[in-house]
Amino acid sequence: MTLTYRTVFVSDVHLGCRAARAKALNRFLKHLRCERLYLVGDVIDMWRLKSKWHWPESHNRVLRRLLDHSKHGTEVIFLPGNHDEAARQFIGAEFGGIHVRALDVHETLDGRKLLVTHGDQFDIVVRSGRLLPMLGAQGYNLLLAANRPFNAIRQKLGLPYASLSKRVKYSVKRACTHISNFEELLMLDAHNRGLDGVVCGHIHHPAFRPRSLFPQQLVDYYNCGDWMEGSSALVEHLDGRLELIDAEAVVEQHRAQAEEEADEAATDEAQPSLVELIAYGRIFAEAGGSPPVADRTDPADPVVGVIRPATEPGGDRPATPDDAPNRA
Ligand SMILES: [Mn+2]
Repeated sequence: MTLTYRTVFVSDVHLGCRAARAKALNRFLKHLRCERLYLVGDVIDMWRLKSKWHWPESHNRVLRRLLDHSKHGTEVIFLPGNHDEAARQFIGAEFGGIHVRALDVHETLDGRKLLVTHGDQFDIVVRSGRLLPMLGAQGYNLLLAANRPFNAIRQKLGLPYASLSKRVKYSVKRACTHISNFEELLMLDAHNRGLDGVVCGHIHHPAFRPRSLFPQQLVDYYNCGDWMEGSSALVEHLDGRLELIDAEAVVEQHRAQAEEEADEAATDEAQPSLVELIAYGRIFAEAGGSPPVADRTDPADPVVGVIRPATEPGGDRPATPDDAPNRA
């Protein structure tokens, strides 16, 4: 089973974090074949490694597989992000065939030029409340419920009413504005460079927004998402078509399909061939008859097929309550 693409973009794996979904990424990389593989930043979380080392074998395997891809002819390009900014001192260098660049321009098969970069340089509000949008509706409802006891205490302390949820809602709104600012700035930059779109990561918010679907945008906007909560990747198919995939789901789907095909092939083998069937018929013909038919009970016996009343062994009369063992 092989997943074949022209180009693959992956970002925000955060190896070194417990939440990094290295095993899922390994499965994807194992079946992947592509001409060019972009690592769009925050592949290794060096911030996290400074405070708490978490580096299981599966994280090593991701790095080994990336090097393998490069060894087997895939052009691997690494664009460091803010969490692996230590790698930025190696911009322009090459390690095991992996090229380190600050940004790159990728040209799709159909001639669209895309700016590829992690994107943190466009994050002006420095990492403010990335958690807030993740809180989502459920967190918001929880806060609504907490409002009452919160204000009961405030009242007892002689403090005026304050809305917890309103405060958070305001922050969420600001965080959302922040995301849209980030996207706008990136698109503006790509536009100013005379490019047709941008591929980035950083905000852990997968997005597939070509101008063909969003004509109000200056250029195409694609975000690779992340491998902590998700398993998304932007792929360019062999015909130049772009798609945002859930890589884990795609691997699973292909695995199930391959399994089914293998199963079908095995069943085909188990079926007797026409030659075998003819030979089988000939054996019976030579034996002077037709294949054996199930033996029928004498049709003269009128009782055949009739259910008789239950009888005790040894006697023909139907069982009566007297036959029950004495339980007294
Ligand atoms: Mn980042």
